[in-house]
Amino acid sequence: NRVNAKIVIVGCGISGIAAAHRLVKAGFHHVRIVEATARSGGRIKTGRLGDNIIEIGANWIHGPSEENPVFCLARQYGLLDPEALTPENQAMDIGGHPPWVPNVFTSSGRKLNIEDVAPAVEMFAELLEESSEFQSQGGEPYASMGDFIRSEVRRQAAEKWKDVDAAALSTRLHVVSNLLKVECCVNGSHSMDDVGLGAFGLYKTLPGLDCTFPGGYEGLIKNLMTELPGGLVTYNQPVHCVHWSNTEKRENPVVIECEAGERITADHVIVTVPLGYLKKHHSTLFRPPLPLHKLHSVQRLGFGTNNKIFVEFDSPWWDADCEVIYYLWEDEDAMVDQVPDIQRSWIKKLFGFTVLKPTERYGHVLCGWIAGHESEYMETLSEQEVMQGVTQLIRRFTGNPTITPRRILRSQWFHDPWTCGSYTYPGRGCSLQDLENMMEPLPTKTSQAQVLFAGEATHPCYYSTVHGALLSGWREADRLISHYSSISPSELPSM
Ligand code: 6YU
Repeated sequence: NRVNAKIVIVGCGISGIAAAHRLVKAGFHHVRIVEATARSGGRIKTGRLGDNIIEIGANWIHGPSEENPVFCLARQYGLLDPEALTPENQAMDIGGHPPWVPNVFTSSGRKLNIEDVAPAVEMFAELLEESSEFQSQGGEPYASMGDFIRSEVRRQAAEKWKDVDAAALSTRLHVVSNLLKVECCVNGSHSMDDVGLGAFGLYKTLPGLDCTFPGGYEGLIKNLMTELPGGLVTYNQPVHCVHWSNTEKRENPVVIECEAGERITADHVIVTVPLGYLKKHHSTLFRPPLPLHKLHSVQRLGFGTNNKIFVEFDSPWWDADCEVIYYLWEDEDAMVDQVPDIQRSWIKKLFGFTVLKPTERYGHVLCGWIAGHESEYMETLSEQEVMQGVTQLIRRFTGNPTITPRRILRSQWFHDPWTCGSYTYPGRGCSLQDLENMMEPLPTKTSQAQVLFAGEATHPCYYSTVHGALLSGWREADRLISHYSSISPSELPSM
């Protein structure tokens, strides 16, 4: 019976915690989480910059409304601002792109009016919307999102913008370059040329205006952890190899070998390691190795890097109502989202900053966003060098040579050995089948799930999010719960 089933969960991020929660509540007595690091939360990681709370990992609840379990839990634990709880907030349908008030600067130090950028912003938004439809049509007229957007902008501009003067047209193309870089951050990809067109529409948004946790996202983790029995998690215990069996072997079919040498026997293991880790270590992590169809999906799905650079100032140099700052490079007519010389010009990949609000809570703090290989290179620089790059950029774009940040802090997700990047995106040629392969338990084609897979990369439509990760943990717990509800007594694990 379920009381005696031994279940090991690899990874104490939100998906691992969610799985443990569900199993313990359902009466499983032998549930254990094995975590590589000294903390719970994984990519939910709250830090400090001076006196300010900042999010090094997940930032928002995407689509905070009744259908979002992260929203429901956060509300239950009293972790949200009253504003986020209002019906108006929950009903807003923003399609994944919050309507932030922008300030737009150019590389020659000009501040643009909204009217100068609006036509390109609108065209870009329409193309994103349209791209979601290719999934249901079952055909891909372009190899990637990048190809699709560039080709369509060129085609539509020749028609709709043919009477626009050369300078204004250039500005619009600079806007497209900037928005491609924004999308690289949203998707966590190096370039939009790496993101599949057909699969882009797999991602589903929920209603609700994205909100943050005033006391930090980790409040969610802390609350969930206090509801688990003490001692359930073993920290600083990286798993080296999961030994499973290709057959329906009954007694403790799984052995989890830790790096420190400990071997844990179990009936089931739920693997929640990030896709980036899986890509890098799959060949040593599983004995026997992953079946080929699963391995190919691990390889086809994308896992890139999106990093944040928090910068604090003594006083603001942006408008009081400004929520996001965009930088347009005036040499980027070609709608580019990649920097040719990364070592010299990595900073060109930073699309701009979001403004931490409200000011009374955060002071004057901006969050810079940078994706891709440029972001991975940024991680190798000293904090001093990053600060220098950011200061030069801001001075150039504002035309104000006196602006000086007080301090900075950046994330380094690519070099985090247990994450190896930020989150999942559908690569070129990906389909729903790849996400389904990701969540398929081992061995395949038998009723006995020895190795189960959870984590954001295994959710068919909410990949790359906290709610996707949470739901995937519940899903795998439910798989085991229903397994033990349906099997006959002779099939139960031995005592
Ligand atoms: C969200 C947001 N957000 C920004 C940044 C990042 C992410 N996400 P975990 O990694 O948490 O846990 C695994 C554990 O396993 C971990 O503790 C490891 O140490 C451990 N482990 C690894 N190897 C091990 C081993 N060998 N042995 C033992 N243990 C091992 N999500 O909802 N809102 O604002 C953001 C953001 C910089 C890095 C995010 C956001 C993603 C979430 O953080 C992430 O999905 C979950 O926390 C993952 O939980 P988990 O349990 O799966 O893994 C339109 C359209 C397009 C499509 N995309 C749009 C969506 C936008 C995505 N947004 C992200 C944006 C930000 C800003």
